[in-house]
Amino acid sequence: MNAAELSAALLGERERTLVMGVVNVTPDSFSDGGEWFEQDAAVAHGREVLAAGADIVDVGGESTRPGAERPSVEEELRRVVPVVTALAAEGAVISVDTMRAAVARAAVDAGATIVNDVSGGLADPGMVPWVAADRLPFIAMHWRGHSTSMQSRAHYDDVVDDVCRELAERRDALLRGGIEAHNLVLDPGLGFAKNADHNWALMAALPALHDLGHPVLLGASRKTFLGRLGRGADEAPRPAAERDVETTATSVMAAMAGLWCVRVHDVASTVRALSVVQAALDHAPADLPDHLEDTD
Ligand code: PMM
Repeated sequence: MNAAELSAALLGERERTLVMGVVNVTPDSFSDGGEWFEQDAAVAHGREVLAAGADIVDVGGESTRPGAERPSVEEELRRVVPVVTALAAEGAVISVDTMRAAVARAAVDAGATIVNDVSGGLADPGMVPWVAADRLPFIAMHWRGHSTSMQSRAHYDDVVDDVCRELAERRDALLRGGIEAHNLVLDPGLGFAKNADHNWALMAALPALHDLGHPVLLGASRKTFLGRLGRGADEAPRPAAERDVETTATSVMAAMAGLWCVRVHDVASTVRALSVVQAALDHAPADLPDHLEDTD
């Protein structure tokens, strides 16, 4: 199977929760402090992510940390394309984490086979027509605006209802725009225009996301709401690199809820934790909850 066939097969995967490993090629990503900014280091990190058992490597060149300024298109291309090229040459299934059609297109030319757009196609009007024409798998996240202003948009009547309704509207628009239903993945967008209480409410309602009718990806890894656990209100959150135990717990919750994929920085801990969930599910009685039944 080539990478495109493999990513199509992964889209249909329902037997276990997949693991997407993050490779951020940014100087200011909140989660790894720019540790992987140099492209060689990013490629080496991508290899580690694959060796640790990631099903998909997510390569991104724009930090979406709250308040982050956007890089130019040229700079984003410079960061992303060589890393995608190098990892694709090794047979990896690669998603490109970008809101720009030009970057997505260059990354796909370089070997990426999935587009992960945190804006769900809202940031760049060129994105959806092109993804639809190329019949690519598309991950659409719940999004209310760019990082510079998103925290001022963190207002909801009922965050679970509101996020599900807005995601359903986005889903409908994307399908109308020509993206094929079997190629569409949805994501509640933890941390994007959401405070810690909003994120926890969504974590508590993960099974409700199945009602959207599409595979669901969860990106909780190393986010600040996890770093605040066990810290006083006046204390700084735990540093991003020290949030992997909490991240792993979110991955287990996602797998128990039957989600399609988790996007994580520390792949090894999540792969091991998900093997625990899988072993238990393999021994479960036949009358599984609906979301764990074979849907084919
Ligand atoms: N979070 C970040 C970046 N890309 N993509 C999806 N689909 N879902 C997410 O939650 C998500 C994402 C921000 O996290 P990072 O800077 O640690 O990569």
